[in-house]
Amino acid sequence: MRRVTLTQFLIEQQRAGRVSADLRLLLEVVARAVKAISVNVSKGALAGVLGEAGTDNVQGEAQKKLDVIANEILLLANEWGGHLAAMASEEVETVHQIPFDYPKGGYLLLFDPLDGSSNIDVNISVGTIFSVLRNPPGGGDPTEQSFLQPGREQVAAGYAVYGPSTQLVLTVGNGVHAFTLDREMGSFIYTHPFMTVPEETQEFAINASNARHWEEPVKRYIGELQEGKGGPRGRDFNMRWVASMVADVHRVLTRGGIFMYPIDEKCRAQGGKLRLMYEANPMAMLIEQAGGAATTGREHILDIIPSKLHQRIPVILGSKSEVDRVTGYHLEG
Ligand code: AHM
Ligand code: MG
Repeated sequence: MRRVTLTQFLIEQQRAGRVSADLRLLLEVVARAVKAISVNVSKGALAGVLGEAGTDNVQGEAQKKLDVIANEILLLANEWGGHLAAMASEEVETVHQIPFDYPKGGYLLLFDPLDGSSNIDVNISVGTIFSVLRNPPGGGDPTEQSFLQPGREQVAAGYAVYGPSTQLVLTVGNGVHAFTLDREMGSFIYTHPFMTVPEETQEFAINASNARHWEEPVKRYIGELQEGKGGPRGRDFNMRWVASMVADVHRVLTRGGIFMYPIDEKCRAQGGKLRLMYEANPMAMLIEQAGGAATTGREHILDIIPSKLHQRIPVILGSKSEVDRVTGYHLEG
């Protein structure tokens, strides 16, 4: 059987005029970095990479050793290729400029190097999320302002999930495509063309321990799901919560569902729990490209004009009919 690699897929996208040579290089470099992160994640205790790094990130969260390692791998891999104008990472406070001895390109790369890192030490799936924007014309080094573009401007987005297998899930604006890492060969093989989120679902994902802090529309929506067959929805719903956004969204992309981290009284002061630029925007682009929907409960995530690099927002995404319903409850109120 002929196997299509990520490289071949990207070359074909380039030939079809969907990606430029530089964007192809960028995505190949990200995929190479993801392979290195996958190796480190899978060695676990054998490589002494588990546990705390002993430092805090810009958000004041304790960093795990693997947060720091994954961040370093992505920064170093992407500095020298000449395809980037600058980078921004969930783990780094300010814009990461390309060292001046390397050429600069026209793209901006943003990433959450290791999402769900509270799950590392218990050997549960974690992931890397990334987003690609164009550097706005204007000359000079990119500033924070250069990155503050709505998610609709993303030219590519994706994530890697480090689970029983490592998968890279990618969109360049032409559907969602997934690749599975062949560890012996060291290459990503095209295994899931044009992934779609089924419109209907009977599965939801939310951290239900926050229930007492939720707003009314979320309480109403989740309450109706929990009433099951005898309630207004007339059927039973199942709940899953991995607490790794990548793993939860991957399940939604694979078999449908709704994923929610809504605004609540606990996270209201910060604007939400999840990060707009590193988590919400890339996942929203993937979900919309797969036929699903992504809102904050009140507006489309991809339409939000960011106000700062590390901005947090509420996230509701997945099967369209469910996202539309709970968004409708918010807009009624
Ligand atoms: P992180 O980027 O610091 O790992 O935080 C984001 C994670 C998401 O992956 C996940 O959906 C959420 O935080 C879990 O939150 P909670 O611990 O409230 O369940
Ligand atoms: Mg994260």
